[in-house]
Amino acid sequence: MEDEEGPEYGKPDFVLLDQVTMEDFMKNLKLRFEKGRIYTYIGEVLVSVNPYQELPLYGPEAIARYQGRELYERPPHLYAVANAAYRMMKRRSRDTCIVISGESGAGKTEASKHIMQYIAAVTNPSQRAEVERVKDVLLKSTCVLESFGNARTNRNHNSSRFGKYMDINFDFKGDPVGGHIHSYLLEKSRVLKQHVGERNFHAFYQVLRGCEDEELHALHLERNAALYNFTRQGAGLSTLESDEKSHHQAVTEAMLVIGFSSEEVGSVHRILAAILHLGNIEFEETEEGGPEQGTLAVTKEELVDYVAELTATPREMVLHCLLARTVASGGREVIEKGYTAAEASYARDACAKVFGVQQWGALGETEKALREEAGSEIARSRQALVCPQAMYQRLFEWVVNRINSVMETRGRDPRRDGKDTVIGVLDIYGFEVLPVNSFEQLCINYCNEKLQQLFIQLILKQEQEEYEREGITWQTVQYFNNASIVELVERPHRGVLAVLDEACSTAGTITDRIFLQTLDTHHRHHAHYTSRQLCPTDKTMEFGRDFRIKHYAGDVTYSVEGFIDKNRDSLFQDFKRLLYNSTDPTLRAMWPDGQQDITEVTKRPLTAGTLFKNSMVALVENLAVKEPFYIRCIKPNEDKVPARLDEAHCRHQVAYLGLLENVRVRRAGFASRQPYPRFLLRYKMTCEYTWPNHLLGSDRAAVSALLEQHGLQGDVAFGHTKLFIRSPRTLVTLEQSRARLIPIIVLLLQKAWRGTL
Ligand code: AOV
Ligand code: MG
Repeated sequence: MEDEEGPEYGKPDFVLLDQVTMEDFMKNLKLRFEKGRIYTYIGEVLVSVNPYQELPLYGPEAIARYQGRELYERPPHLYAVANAAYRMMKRRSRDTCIVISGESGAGKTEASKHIMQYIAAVTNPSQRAEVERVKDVLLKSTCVLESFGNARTNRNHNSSRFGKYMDINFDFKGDPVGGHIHSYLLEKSRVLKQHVGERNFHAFYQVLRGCEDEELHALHLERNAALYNFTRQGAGLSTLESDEKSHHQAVTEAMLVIGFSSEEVGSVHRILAAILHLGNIEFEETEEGGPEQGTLAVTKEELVDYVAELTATPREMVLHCLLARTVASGGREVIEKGYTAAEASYARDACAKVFGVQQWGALGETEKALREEAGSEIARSRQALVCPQAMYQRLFEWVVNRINSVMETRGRDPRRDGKDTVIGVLDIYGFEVLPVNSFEQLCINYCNEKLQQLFIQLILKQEQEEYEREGITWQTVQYFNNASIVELVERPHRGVLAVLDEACSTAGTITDRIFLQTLDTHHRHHAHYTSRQLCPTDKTMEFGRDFRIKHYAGDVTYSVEGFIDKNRDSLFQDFKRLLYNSTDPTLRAMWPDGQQDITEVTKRPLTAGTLFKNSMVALVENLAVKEPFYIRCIKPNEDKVPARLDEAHCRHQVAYLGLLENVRVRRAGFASRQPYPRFLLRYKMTCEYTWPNHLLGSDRAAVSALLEQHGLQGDVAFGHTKLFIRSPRTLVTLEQSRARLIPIIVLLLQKAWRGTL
């Protein structure tokens, strides 16, 4: 490693620690952090600590210092890892991926942006216009997706509320020619409900603050977030942050650069406005009507007018969707039903009850009974509330698809289709524990368990298994394997998600409480599961409401309130049809399933949990076949303050991320391994016994003779089929020797060739 960093900066690689203890690890981490060295390696894994301040580490000059260098040549950096992934992809035509993990606020999204910037900066030296366009889209898409998919939370002011995996496709020259974004489960309940101190998705505030007066007027909005139910809940946040306007401009510009038309951008604003208006509609019970029409009416009728105008749909249909629904009864017959008084009262409070789960304890017994009694009928009344969040989800998905369409259509040479190599960058929502945790947190934390499992598989388990297979003497490193927690969530039939699906498929009668009882029955002996029922003395959980999973990163208590609703995630056909029939082509494109007739819609769609599980399984499969690079992000303190590393907090993360085990495996392990024939092919010219061919009986013996001649035999171990090389220096020595000899060999060959003429 080039000595740009003296010993006063600690060890640039934890593998170099004198002893692998938590104390030594933390000492090194802290020392480096205090000196502004936020990056440190464990072999090829990069540990990154969020500095919470701008450091002079990035930009074109820094990029130039890393470009084309080996990982160990420069101080640890994200650029070095991006460069290593890029070189691996280019030189060896291997698909690679960069997996960024760490808890909420640890710096994953920022890391992913630096990686993208590095890749954009070092590619396309010949300035091909099409490649430049693709690069532009890749870079600008981040800003757009953050606007629609990120929000301020108590843990992170720019928290990703969706998971993102971006594939970048490279042509044979190593230039980006296309890409694809996969998004995972947007936390859409945030549209309706935000916890104290948190905000809705940035996009809402950006529109309120950033649109010109004229446009705002046309949207029937006022420049005051405190006027809207969906943007006023977060405490102290009713005033709009000052940079919202410039963000709005940046997002709009990015959308136009990507290729959204100005009509589409206009539609997006109208949809956001319609959602805000929907959030302000209130319902009241009326004396009129009966069981057929229902007893529900809308107050502030002008809001219905606004929604109809902004969504370009007939007013009467909007009203119908809010107050009644069409159901298929006995196959073909179609009847219209209004919501009942019971449903109405549920609807009025459902926002608080379903999405503000902490309200459960405060619910009166009558209301609880009412809710359970009315069963699925009542659940349906939440359509009025589900509509806005469904609209937002479809909007988000449409934005992602729209970006994908411009990255895919023109960027590719059809003759080379399928022959591109890929770098995937994964930036997902980090592990989180909130005061109240619901279905979304279960999904987010399960996702993090899956990624930890992949890390274990690739970095810890496979490594050790190979040593065993090759007969290398090896002191097994113990590590915590989280497989049983992953199983607890995803296992067929008995896992939390399967039990939840079972509850959802039983129409109406199963409540969240019964779902919890079933979980208790199945998992009463599971080491990572508990609930108040199973542990009556633990007053931190509530009877009939909470269960707890001991995740790899800590205990999380989940409240089952709303689980069934959120998992079922059903939406009435009326609403889909309403939006499909919009005369706004953008909105209409978001609702293709609205064309179906009510009588055709019989098949039960997959639940949100199952869809998420399937997408996680596919993601892990996709990552597992790629050459992985890991960024392990650490959050230095809970208060988001610069230059403060809270030891206990970091120690916990180092422990659960398995970083010490990573160092141990790596230290005891080997930087490189190669089958004997491949090794010989490359280096045989560096040794008189092996050049041009050896007569030593076996390749293994030949390799041994070669290494002995170089005096390198102490740094290797001989496996059954492969040579294991401990330090990268050995490879460098061999490479240098080879490089010195190649011109001589070429000369000799030329002479021999002339001689035969
Ligand atoms: P996350 O992606 O890991 O959280 P972010 O990448 O959004 O976390 O980082 C949180 C905040 O920390 C950023 O908004 C920056 O203010 C600061 N930060 C992170 N990395 C750096 C850096 N390298 N230099 C300066 N500041 C930084 V979540 O999406 O919530 O899991 O779900
Ligand atoms: Mg993030």
